[in-house]
Amino acid sequence: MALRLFIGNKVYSSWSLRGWLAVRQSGLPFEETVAPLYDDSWDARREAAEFAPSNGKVPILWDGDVPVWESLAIIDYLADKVGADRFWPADPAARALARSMASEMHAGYQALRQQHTMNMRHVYPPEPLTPEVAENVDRIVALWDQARTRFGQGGDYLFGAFGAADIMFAPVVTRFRTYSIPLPPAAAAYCDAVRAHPFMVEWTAGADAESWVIERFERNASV
Ligand SMILES: N[C@@H](CCC(=O)N[C@@H](CS)C(=O)NCC(=O)O)C(=O)O
Repeated sequence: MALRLFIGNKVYSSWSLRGWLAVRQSGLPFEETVAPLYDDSWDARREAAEFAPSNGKVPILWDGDVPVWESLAIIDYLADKVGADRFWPADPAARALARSMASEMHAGYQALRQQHTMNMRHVYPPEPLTPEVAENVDRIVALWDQARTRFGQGGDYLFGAFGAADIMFAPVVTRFRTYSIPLPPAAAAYCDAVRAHPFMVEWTAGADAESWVIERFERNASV
């Protein structure tokens, strides 16, 4: 039976993007269901059996009757299924850095995540960053630089080939574009590579086809 993945809107749902990229990276067949966040049916829908294990959050992956949620857990579940090398670099030192970066992304950068929510539909003119967001951006750029310099020789991604660390940072790449956040050349080149990846091109096309608008995720929202 194919995997079933439940995600939110492709325009707005950053965690869904991670879960979806993970399943695409696994190479396994899957059925995708988009549950539009915060629409009139949301409260009822998030209480449905499909969403119970994650307490109503997306992404959630079902492998038969086995549910997996939390984007990093989805990556690890799929890595167990298809082989870790598809997600994590083989070299132990590179793998240690990739895992640390992915975990830091999963748990951190609250200011960037809250003040610059994912919105794939727009490119806004630049505005001054708060000190907290500027600190997040500097940290991310420094980590990207470290990964690319030490372990990125084999390709355009953080550890050469596209993998779990890139998946975890992919929504940040879209935010840097949406909010016109200035980046040094190496980070900008990495962002270009992520945006050009076939999976990201596919997700972006899906986002372009959506018409839902969630006011709270629009920059000049009055809420
Ligand atoms: N830590 C979770 C975050 C999941 C999450 O917060 N998803 C958001 C959408 S991007 C959600 O489901 N929000 C709806 C809600 O909380 O009601 C992960 O890694 O997947």
